[in-house]
Amino acid sequence: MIIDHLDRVLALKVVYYGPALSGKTTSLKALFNHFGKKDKVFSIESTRKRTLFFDYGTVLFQNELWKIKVHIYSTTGQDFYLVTRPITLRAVDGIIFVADSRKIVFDRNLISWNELEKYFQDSLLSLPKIIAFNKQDLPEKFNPEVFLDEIGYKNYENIDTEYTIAINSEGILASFENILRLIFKDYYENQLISAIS
Ligand SMILES: Nc1nc2c(ncn2[C@@H]2O[C@H](COP(=O)(O)OP(=O)(O)OP(=O)(O)O)[C@@H](O)[C@H]2O)c(=O)[nH]1
Ligand SMILES: [Mg+2]
Repeated sequence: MIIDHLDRVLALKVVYYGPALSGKTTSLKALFNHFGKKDKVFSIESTRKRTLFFDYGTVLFQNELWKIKVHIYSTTGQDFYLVTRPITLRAVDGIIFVADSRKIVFDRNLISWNELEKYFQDSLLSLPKIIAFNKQDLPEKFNPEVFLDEIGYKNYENIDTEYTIAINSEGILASFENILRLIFKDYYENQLISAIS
């Protein structure tokens, strides 16, 4: 988070992360579509619509006092471009982990989560994050509770879950609002601690 007191601008970074083809780009685009900024998403993708590096866009919110500028990225799920993922994750304030809820790809979600853990190590415990169980419209889904048990959900702070259908925007705004809520909650709690000490 970058706080520019002079111009009263707060800059945040949110990243959609998850396994290949889980719906990260679709989620990001659905969000921008909601804000009427569909054409403002910058994507680096292959001719087959796979993300090569990332998708990126910004959303600006404003009240009388402050502007909040949210920089939003999606990573590529393709392992061939694995090296790009840590770059996209740098200085992130919140993660929306887009899980692919199909039973046949259950393990891919675990591998992707483990990669996040490896990258952030202990700081993942408190980093604000939402697990969005996407593709809820499809049959043959795994039980989300099993996934949450596997990753040790209960050990994490600043975490929540959502159910999404990115192709028709269901749950997309709720997930975004929820990650902002966790980021600000975390921020205020930390501010309080530093004010006391
Ligand atoms: N049925 C269904 N399909 C979805 C949903 N969300 C995404 N898809 C489809 O899943 C495929 C992959 O979606 P993307 O958004 O490109 O996935 P991604 O995670 O960005 O993929 P990479 O960037 O290549 O890792 C596309 O064909 C989407 O239309 C959903 O909620 N339901
Ligand atoms: Mg993508």
